[in-house]
Amino acid sequence: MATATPAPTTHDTAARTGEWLRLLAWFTGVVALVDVGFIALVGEVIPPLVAGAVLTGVGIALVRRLPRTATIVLGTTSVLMLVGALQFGVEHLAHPSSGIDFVHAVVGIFGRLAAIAVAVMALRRADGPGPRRVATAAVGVLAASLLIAGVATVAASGEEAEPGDVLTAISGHAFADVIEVEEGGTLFVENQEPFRHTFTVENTSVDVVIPASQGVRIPIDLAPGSYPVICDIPGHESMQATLTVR
Ligand SMILES: [Cu+2]
Repeated sequence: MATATPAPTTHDTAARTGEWLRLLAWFTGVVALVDVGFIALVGEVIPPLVAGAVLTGVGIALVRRLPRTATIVLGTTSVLMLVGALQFGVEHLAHPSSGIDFVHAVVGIFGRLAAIAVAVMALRRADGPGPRRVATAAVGVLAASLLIAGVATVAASGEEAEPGDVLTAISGHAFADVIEVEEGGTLFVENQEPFRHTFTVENTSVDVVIPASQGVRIPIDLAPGSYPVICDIPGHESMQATLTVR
């Protein structure tokens, strides 16, 4: 006698949908908290991240009363924020030794991709691999990224300044006001921040990445004159200075 598998009841489907929605609230909440932590570390308001955190708070507040609306708000916010995270974060994924930027990029990109997938599962009331497995996988990815960043940060060794180098530093998300070097001289740029920066002299071959909390020697092979210096990391447009070669 064949035994029939009982069809899922409405109750099962509702419970499963509720689990997906709870997971969505967790994912989006953690990603928003990481953004808020990042803002606190940078010490500068980053409007798109604040807007994303506020929308996420609104979505989470709606979870119990209006579950479907909450799913749409959290899912849509995740899509919009992912577009920004891709623009600003992809480059950081290649530089785990600047740990804060790296982990922020991992969470911003993969956390939101996961949140979008979970929102779709919630809307479709899908069976899929199960919310718990997805949650476990997400915790695994986060733990791995923290481990990679930690190891890379400890293993990274910056350069030391040598006698005759002109010392300059990056602090407070800014270059020094005055950067002057003799023709043929070498700059030693010390990055005093927990974020990655570049020392980029526009329209020249001088374009050097300076990992978080490290120093780099930069030979300046430029003719005497004044040159605009920028940091070319997206979001760091306020970092500008003038290099004078004497
Ligand atoms: Cu920068």
